[in-house]
Parts: sequence; C-alpha cells; structure tokens
Amino acid sequence: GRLYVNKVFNISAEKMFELLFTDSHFIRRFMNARKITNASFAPWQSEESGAMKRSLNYTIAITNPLVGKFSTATENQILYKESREGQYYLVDAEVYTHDVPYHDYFYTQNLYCIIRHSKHKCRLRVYTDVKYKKQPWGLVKSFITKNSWSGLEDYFRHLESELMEEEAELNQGGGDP
Ligand code: YK8
Repeated sequence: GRLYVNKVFNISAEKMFELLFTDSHFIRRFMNARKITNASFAPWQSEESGAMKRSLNYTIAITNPLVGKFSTATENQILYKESREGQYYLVDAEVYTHDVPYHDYFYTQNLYCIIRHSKHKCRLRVYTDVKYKKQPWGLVKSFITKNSWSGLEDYFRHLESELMEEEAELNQGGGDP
C-alpha cells in the first residue's frame, strides 16, 4: 500500500473526525468539488463486536478516457473499537466502484488514522491499498493498479489541500497557534 497523507493539522482530533466522517459541510463541499454526486450517508451504527459501521453510496465522475464517464460506488466504513473519542480514531473504508471495467476483481481500502497531538492539533494519516478479490490477467492487473493509484493520489492531494484551507479558516481570528 501507500501512505498518501501524513500530516499534523491545527485541528483537534474530534473536529477532524467530524469533518471527514459525519455529514459535514466540509465533506459535502469537497464531494461537490470532486464531482461526487447523489451521495447518501447512513448513520453510524454500533456492531456487536464493539465497532461502529456505516455505508455511503455515491456516483463519481471519471476523467479516464478508457472508462465510462460515471460510476456508482459503495463505501463501507468501520470505526474500530480501539478508537477513543477525542484521542484516536481508526476508520477502515472499503470502496467498491460498481460500473468500471473489471469492477468485480478489485476494491480500494483506505485506512484513516486520526491521532490527537495536543488540544487543538491532530495527525492525519491515510494509508491506501488496491485489493484483489480474484486474480486478473497480469496486464489487466497492472492496468487497474496504475489507474487506481493515479486517481487516488489526485484525490488525497486535493483532500489534504482542502483540509489546509479549512484549518486556516478555523484558526483565523485568534486563538493559540
Ligand atoms: C472515496 C479507485 C479506482 C477508481 C478508478 C477506476 C479505473 C478503473 C481502471 C480500469 C476511476 C472517493 C477510482 C480512482 C475512483 C475514485 C475512488 C475514490 C477517490 C481501466 C480497469 C472515491 C475514495 C476513493 C477510493 C477509490 C477510488 C477509485 O472516498 O481509477
């Protein structure tokens, strides 16, 4: 896998979780900017195991000329029971793109880790992997992997820069740095 985001933000851990994992204005705006439409967010629900789960459905716009222009997607998120409110949040997000070629062969796993740094700071890490449910022909596999990495790199670079904007907005007008 790859580590796409690894950065300390001037945003508390609680706030970071709220921005990324609730139906926040931030995530709504970001999805709009990424041309992710028809989004539906299920509420977080506790599991017997002690973890929390929710799933999202949305439509993504695709710029890759080899693929159709849109695909529906499902994202299943698990907030691990080891998470501690305000301290440490570990979210596993599995993304299935339903309408791209070879969609039944692969999915993407994004691990988001939010760690409290101090009262108003946290570190965000996002670790990403392309996973295979069945083994495609070698050339196809490298094609899928290559296309996935470039899409993911672009997405997370954009997410990081939008979080930096949000950080600047949240911190303007004083407060300790
Ligand atoms: C989530 C991974 C692969 C997919 C795409 C597939 C090409 C197929 C290759 C062929 C278009 C928001 C991506 C990038 C679409 C976007 C997905 C996003 C960014 C030719 C076989 C959507 C995070 C996420 C996870 C997986 C990404 C897809 O929050 O290349």
